[in-house]
Amino acid sequence: MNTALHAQPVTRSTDTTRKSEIRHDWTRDEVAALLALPFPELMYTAQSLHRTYFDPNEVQISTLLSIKTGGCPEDCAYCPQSARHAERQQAERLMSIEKVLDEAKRAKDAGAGRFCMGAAWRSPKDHDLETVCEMIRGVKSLGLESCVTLGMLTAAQSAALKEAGLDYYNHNLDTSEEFYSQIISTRTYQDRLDTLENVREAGIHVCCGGIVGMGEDENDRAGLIMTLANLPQHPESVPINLLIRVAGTPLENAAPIDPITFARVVATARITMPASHVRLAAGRELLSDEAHALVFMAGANSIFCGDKLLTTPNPSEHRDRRLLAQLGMRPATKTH
Ligand code: SAM
Ligand code: DTB
Ligand code: SF4
Repeated sequence: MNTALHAQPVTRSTDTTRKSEIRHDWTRDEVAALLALPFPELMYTAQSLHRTYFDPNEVQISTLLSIKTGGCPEDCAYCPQSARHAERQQAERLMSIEKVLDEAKRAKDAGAGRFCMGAAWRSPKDHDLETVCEMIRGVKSLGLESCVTLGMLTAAQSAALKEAGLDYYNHNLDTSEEFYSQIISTRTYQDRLDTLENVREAGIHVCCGGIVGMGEDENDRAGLIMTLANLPQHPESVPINLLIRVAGTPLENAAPIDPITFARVVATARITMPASHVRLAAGRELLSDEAHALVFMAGANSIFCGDKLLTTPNPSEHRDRRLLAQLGMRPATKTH
């Protein structure tokens, strides 16, 4: 055996495992190069950074509730809640505060640390925002972290949510700036960035990510991650959704994405935003136990638990409990 060879220090162009190296100046080529790394090298880099910032055996658990379902005026091609698609989700009214808090208690009992409420709005009306603020106060009084996703927000609306005690606001960029107009025509990428700025300015933690599998190419995936990683402050939470191809939406026949490509996106998000929680969000029903394990190894450290996302199915509590036990992973207790 050539021992001299074994004694050689390994130099890695991607070895960015020191805490001081949080960057906000990624080029698209750099991100594309990470996405295309040999898989073992990509996993090694992602895992090294993951354990520099987090306990790799912990997973943050959120539960989702749709507090206002369907009838949305926006035309997001992936979304079953748009009123513009042929087969659409039945439009419902804003849920009562009491019902929301019952669901929050149930989520807490099932082990969730954060309760996320979603509304199918382009942006909230001020009188609805007051009701949502009451919901946030109620969720906080149960000892849960709170998160809402309500569409576009003004600075004043963001301040009102902060005042109510909101911890996180979810607002996704969804894809690259170039591909965005093929997915949504009723608002611009800049509209999304403006809301993210309002949320950040109000002092609310940002939850912002995207969707993989909408027909985008590698360059678009690199563009999405580059934009997220070059925000003035990284989103504290980065949900990576695997498209759920819902019948009746324009993307119902989009070509499926394989779990290895998905894991590459998660690993690249982990490397470029090492201190952020990267969430394996929608689409877990499409992933085997082995694919879940791969994505956790790639650096995902957050999931949505509960039988339903907003309108579509999610793995059962039983399956998730069994899987986390099998992997020896445990719920994280605190995120900030
Ligand atoms: N109306 C608000 C908005 O658009 O910001 C909040 C709700 S919206 C449903 C939240 C996010 O869910 C979207 O930005 C998108 O990333 C994700 N999403 C919606 N439908 C999806 C699908 N079919 N598959 C994967 N992710 C989806
Ligand atoms: C996010 O990035 N994904 C969640 C949450 N944030 C709001 C929503 C997923 C929705 C999947 C489709 C549905 O259930 O309607
Ligand atoms: Fe409306 Fe949000 Fe669905 Fe777009 S993603 S149609 S804004 S609920």
